[in-house]
Amino acid sequence: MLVVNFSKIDVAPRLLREYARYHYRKLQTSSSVCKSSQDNTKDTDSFANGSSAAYIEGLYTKWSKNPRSVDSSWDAYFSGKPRSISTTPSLYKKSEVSADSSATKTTKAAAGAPPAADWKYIDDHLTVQAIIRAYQVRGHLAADLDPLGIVGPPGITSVDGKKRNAAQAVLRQHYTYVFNDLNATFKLPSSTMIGGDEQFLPLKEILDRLERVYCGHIGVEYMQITSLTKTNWIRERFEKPGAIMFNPDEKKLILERLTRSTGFENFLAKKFTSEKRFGLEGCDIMIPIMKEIIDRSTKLGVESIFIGMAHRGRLNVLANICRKPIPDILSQFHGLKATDSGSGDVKYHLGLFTERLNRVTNKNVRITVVANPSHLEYVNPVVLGKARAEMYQRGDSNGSKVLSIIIHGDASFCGQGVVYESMHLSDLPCYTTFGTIHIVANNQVGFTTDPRFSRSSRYCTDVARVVNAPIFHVNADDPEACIHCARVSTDYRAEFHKDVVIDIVGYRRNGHNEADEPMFTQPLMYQRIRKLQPVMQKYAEKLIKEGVVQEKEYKDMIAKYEKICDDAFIESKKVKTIKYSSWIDSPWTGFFEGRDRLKVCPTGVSLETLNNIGEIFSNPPPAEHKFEVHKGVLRILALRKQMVKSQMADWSLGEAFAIGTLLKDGIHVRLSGQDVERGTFSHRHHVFHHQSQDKGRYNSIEHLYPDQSPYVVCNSSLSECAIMGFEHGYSMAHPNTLVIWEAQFGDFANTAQTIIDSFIASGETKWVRQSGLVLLLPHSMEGMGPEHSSGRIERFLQLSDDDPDIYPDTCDCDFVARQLMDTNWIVTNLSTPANLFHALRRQVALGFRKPLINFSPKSVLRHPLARSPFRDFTECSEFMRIIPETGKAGCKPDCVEKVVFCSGKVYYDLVKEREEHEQDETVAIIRVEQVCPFPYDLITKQIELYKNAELIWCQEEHKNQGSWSYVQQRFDTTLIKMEDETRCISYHGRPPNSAPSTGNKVRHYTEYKNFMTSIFGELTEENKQRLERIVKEQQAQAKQASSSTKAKTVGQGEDKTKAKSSKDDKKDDKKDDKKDDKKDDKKAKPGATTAPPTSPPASPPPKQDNKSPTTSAPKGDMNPADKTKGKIDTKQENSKKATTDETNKNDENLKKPTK
Ligand SMILES: Cc1ncc(C[n+]2csc(CCOP(=O)(O)OP(=O)(O)O)c2C)c(N)n1
Repeated sequence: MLVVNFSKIDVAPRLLREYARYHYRKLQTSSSVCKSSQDNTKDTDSFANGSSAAYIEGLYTKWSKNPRSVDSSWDAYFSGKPRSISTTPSLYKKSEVSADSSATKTTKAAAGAPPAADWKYIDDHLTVQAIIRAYQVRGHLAADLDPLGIVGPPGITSVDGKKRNAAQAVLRQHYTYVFNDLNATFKLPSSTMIGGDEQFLPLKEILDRLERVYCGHIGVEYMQITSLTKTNWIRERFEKPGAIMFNPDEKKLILERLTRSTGFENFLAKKFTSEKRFGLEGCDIMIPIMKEIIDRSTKLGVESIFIGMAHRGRLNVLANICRKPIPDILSQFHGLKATDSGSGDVKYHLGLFTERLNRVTNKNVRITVVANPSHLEYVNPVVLGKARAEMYQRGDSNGSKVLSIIIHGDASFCGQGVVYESMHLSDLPCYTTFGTIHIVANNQVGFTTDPRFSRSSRYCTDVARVVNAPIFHVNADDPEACIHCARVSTDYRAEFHKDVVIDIVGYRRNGHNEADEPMFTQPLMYQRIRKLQPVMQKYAEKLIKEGVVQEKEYKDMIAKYEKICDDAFIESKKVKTIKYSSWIDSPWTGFFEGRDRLKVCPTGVSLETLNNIGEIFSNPPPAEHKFEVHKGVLRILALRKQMVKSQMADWSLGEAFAIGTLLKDGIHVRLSGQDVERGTFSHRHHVFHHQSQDKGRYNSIEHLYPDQSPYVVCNSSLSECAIMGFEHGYSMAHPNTLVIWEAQFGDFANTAQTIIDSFIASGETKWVRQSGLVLLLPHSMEGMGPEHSSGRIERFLQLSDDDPDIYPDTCDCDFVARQLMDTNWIVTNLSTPANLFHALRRQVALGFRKPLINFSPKSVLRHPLARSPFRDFTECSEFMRIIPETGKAGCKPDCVEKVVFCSGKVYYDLVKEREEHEQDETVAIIRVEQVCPFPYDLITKQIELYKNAELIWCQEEHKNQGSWSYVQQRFDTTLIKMEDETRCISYHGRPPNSAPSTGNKVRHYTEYKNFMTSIFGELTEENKQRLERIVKEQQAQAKQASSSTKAKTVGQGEDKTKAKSSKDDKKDDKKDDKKDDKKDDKKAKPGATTAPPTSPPASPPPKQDNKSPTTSAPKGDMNPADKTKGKIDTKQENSKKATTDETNKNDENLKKPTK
């Protein structure tokens, strides 16, 4: 208990006299008394030099008239500003002061120690300061937040008989400090504003004010904020006397809004007794809070607001915040048929977009409530992404026009990891929305679980502390306190552009839903709840007592809203059907109008464009930038340049072509994910880093054309779930944006499974909302263990909604586009840069938007065969759903014995094996590039073409994984349609496994060998001898090449320094390579150029197998030691020819979409 026994008469002059005496003695002993009289207008005598009480009193009188008339040290002292330690009285060492201060007063004073009475003063002041600080830091712990009174401060009675809340938990050691007199006056420190204009207050008043501010109905949790500006700003908004003030009109408005909030729930309860609506009763004040935020934000310039929320109170928000016509909401209760397609969602998940006039501010405001799934809190990053995209569209660079608001439940806010992940986006340059206002509808229970069993943290909001957000806990039954928090939060966000949290501590009047019996699990809580008056009633009584409203006025308010609801109910009965599209949260005004949705614009571009982009992309920053680029990067650029010269593109160039050409076409492109700027596999290098200047960055793709659209490539936080959700949200905001999210490795995408399942796969079906988001999921079996191999193709295919048993109408001239339009997403496993280029461009060329899930390469990124000639990007080219056989087998289809269908990287393995087995004429290999929707038309043609061949599906994944179960059914459907019952497709791949891959290399390659052998058989003796010969030849060539290089260097007689430095450079380069290699692939290993260590005897030796892609692949063209060089060139030629032939004369149907 705080014991108050303070005996001194405490007026400011008395206090000053005491301090003055203290200094006088101190200064006498140090014989340094001096008094400046040089300046008659200003007492420049410093604090440390003051020498008499009269003198100090004189100074004080002067200062109180004009603070500038005295030395700054005195000003600091009188005003309580921080001062230099050397001038403060506390210089005295503690040891100099006796414990029994009164007994030793004289002697100690003579020795330079202050008199005991002074110490008591000082200690008292310091204690008062500490108490103030304690209230600021911990006062919220004793705030009266719970309307149920279950959790709350017990309160303590002081000697003045007054009950105060701050107990030991708040005051700690100061709690036992003895004051004799509560009326003693204290100088207030500058760290508080409770005094307003007063600098001295009696202790009692100090305590009362602190109690009111910090232990009343608001718990202000803000001292975790490290910025003094922000904490002072908050203090001003809560501590200053009169900070919480409402005029009668404002009070009336709160009551009116409460009437609507409570009235809406009452009405639904009356009309739909057995229906779930997840009512807001107990947190009714949430609606007036939201309205206040919206009013105030619009006044401050916000034009567009994005709201994310779960079930609780959602219908109320739609009715009273968004003003969705109430008949439309009620019609959702009537169980009506929908007139449009899609499967719809329950009424408390639907989204909404509205643009309306804010009556208070007379300004137009757009409000979007983002559709959300049952999965609590997963909508958060989606809201942020949408808000961020809107900022981009509006050119809002600081969040002054766009605002994100997220409403949380207490249990889910602290329970779901996505909350933490999303919070961490709040200050990241490419992800920030410049402050989100978080509102927690804290009903102190999660379904049936008490907080003590659902969280370890004191507050459900503790997660917000990680971003230094201020948190305002507020008792839901004190409307004015709540609205004050709403005001402060809005202003704080507008001022500092940072996150802020309002924790509305209320209760839940009913069970989890209206049909649930809460007494099963929270009997005592609900006994209290049953006795509680609704806040609307309580507040009305308060205002009636204050004379702000008359009873009749209040009753009229209620009756008026009841009538609105009754009329709406009658109106809703007239509604006979519902339309899902009227609940869309992302209307793309103008995008679909007058558009032939089945028309796909061509995706090829001119050679000139390619050359321009290739040129810039392969060059370092222009010389005027004086940008120091890493020499490893320069080497990559040199290789790129070479490629441009030879009109051949590798993966990264193909991707850059896609991005660059879209930017040129006015499409905004955003590529986001972990380490995407460089690329996990170090292949991309879109951002160069100045080697001697911090933060020096350069991105050449941003400088392709003067009038191009902005390109954003951004390394994300190490999150999949929140970032993928964010990008999904971003992609929905505007159709003319291409948003790409790349996983570090495909399998990590499963930490974002909720976003995939509940938003990307099913968003359009549930909420009529399209997205053209691209997921790039690095995938392939490279022997790197279970967690770096698979992007889990099977999961995406299993979520695809095309019917495996229905052979579509392939004669439809719009078949290809229609198939894409009808599916929920597109799944590809591409094998060439050109196809990646077309696939990305097609995302925007379509007349609608579909998510694209592409399983992207790792080792194939640098595979010498995985290159495309420029002509495969030009006007006559397009996306190839399948890539047919164009080698020898393709020329004589009748002689083909086996036709192997495959997808992705395994193609390159198959090519290599086929060659080693010398079966080029008898085995045809067909790449299924677009797995979903299944290219029935083209597959049918291929089966017809190879009429004598055995049909094989080959995949490197395990049998229960990969594409097999998806394609098998569709091949069967195709064969049934072809009435070719004699044939069926057989599986060749790894056996089933619960893990995506083994972690054992030997097993990995044994599995590889087994399934390759099942297709090609064992190598014959001739095969083996031939391969051995090739290896030997290559080794000899390599040896020769390296010795001739050496001889050349010596022969050229280069001076020593030059030779040495070039050697050093090489060494460095090698080191860089090695580092890159280790980092990369560890991860990815070369695919088709290499063979497994345990591969058939004639396979290349393991030494070369172990080469990383960095050394083996891009250098492959230049490295004389590259055993496959000769072959590569030929193959590239073949490949060039192949793809071109294909483009020119292959299946006519391939060209249909761009007709
Ligand atoms: C991720 C997730 N897990 C479980 C559920 C099931 N569930 C629905 S509501 C609910 C309680 C949520 O409590 P709280 O967040 O406090 O919100 P309230 O319903 O109390 O408003 C639970 C567990 C869910 N919807 N989502």
